[in-house]
Amino acid sequence: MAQWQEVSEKSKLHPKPVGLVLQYGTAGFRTNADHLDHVMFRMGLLATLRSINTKAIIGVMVTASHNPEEDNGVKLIDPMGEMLTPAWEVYATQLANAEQDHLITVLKDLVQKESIDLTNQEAEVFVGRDTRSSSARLSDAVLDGVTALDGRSKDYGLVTTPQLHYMVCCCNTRGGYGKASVEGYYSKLSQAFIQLTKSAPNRTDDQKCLLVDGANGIGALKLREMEPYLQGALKVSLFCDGTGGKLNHQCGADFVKVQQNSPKGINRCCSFDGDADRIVYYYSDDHGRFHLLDGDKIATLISTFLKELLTKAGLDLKIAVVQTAYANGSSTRYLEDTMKVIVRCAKTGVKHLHHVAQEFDIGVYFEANGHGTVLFSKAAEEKIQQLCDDSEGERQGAATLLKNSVDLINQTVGDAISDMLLIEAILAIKGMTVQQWDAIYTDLPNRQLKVKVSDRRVIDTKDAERKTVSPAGLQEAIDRLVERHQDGRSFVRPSGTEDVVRVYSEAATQESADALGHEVSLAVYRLAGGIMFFFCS
Ligand code: G16
Repeated sequence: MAQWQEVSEKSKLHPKPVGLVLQYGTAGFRTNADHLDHVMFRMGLLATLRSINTKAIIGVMVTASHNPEEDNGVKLIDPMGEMLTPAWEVYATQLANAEQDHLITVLKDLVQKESIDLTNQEAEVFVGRDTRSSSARLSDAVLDGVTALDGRSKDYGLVTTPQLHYMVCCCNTRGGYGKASVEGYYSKLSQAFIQLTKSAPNRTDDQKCLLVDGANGIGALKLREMEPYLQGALKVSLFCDGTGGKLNHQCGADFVKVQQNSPKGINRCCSFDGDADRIVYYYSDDHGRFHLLDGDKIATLISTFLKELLTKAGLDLKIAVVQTAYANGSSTRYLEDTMKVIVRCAKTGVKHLHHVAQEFDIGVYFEANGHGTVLFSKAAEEKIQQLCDDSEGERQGAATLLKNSVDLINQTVGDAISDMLLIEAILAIKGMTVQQWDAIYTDLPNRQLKVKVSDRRVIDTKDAERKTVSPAGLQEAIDRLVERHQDGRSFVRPSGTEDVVRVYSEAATQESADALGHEVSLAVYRLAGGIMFFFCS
């Protein structure tokens, strides 16, 4: 077939380094940008085939999110704006790792397995990229891959990851989810925010102002673009806005969450990550002590708000919160025991949480690192709309707030901008300060560490990553160490975005959490082929 000839010729412009093997990680491929040209070309091919296969637009976002500037990566977006289905992750890995002279064989195999008919088929791929210096050339490689298979492409250029998810969903729902442009995104979210905050008419100027750390990345650019649409309903002071510092360097959501430290000594503030799909809040108290409000606190605030509205509206909808093993033990206890909501634990990676959240009428999902959103089932959205139309008084007021919340939330994926606006609206409506929000429950002291081992795949886990299966003896060692610490809990897992094993520990005191983390790291080092130990993550 002439197409295979074309692919074969073009792929020579994006040669694969012989012997290089990359794993499809937590959110796609991610490594040093110098090793990714062939992967990007091939993901252009894959996205085109997926588009033919699903008869829908597919998205490809070039970003390494929270990783350092030197890295890059790719996130693939399925028709409804969700992450690529796991079955295709396998094809993606096979394609990325096929040696040059096997590429066509692997492609033909995929086409046959999925019964893809390549004759007269239409394919369309949306491409976006973050602000990394390598992202422009890597997104050109993606576009080359799409063209090689005769696919059509639309290059959105610089966008946040959630914005690209939104575009894909809008187009595939023929505008049902919104207008597929950045202006459409800004208008939809801003209008919903303005409507929501109308029910908090007495907001002071202080309450309307928010400090935002843009991680020196794309989120800063896009938030600045969005500001006029907010018509003064939120006044953003941006720092780490990309004009000086390095991407994610001593700033951004991952730095703040893991180091539990603010880039500056400041009051109510939030940090985005490198592609603006995560957010954490924080403040310093009168004694200069840093307080973090992470994904767990965000999930608690949002689910409390939604649950209260459901009660006021008299709507019987099943609401649940989905977390990962990283969720602070106090948050899980508070949600289950005090709030009486269903809590589920999923494996790390928003793709896993997203699917669990879809099982409920309203699924609030957040990773502790600030990555998350809320999903409403179609039936739930319809009931909310019906109540807006048919009821009156307090019930209608609550239903309208629910409806505006639905519009403000980016249901395709966690979105720092959308999450920030929702949190600001909730704080305003509830007349709550960030300190009062923080006081809902007290986090157990915790620590995250990293251990470098010769091959992190030796670590296998079960029970949503809360237990290790291999190497032999590691789980028993962790169990013995945990027993020595009051309220102790610890688990280890191989990272899917960095070449490290992550160690999490929590306990009744910070000293105890730190000691437990170090002890477990040593056990990993000893039993899993350790090379290096990072005392501070
Ligand atoms: C990605 C995923 C997140 C995950 C994070 C860390 O985030 O989308 O779901 O929590 O990686 O994963 P790991 O611990 O496996 O390295 P991002 O923001 O970097 O795309």
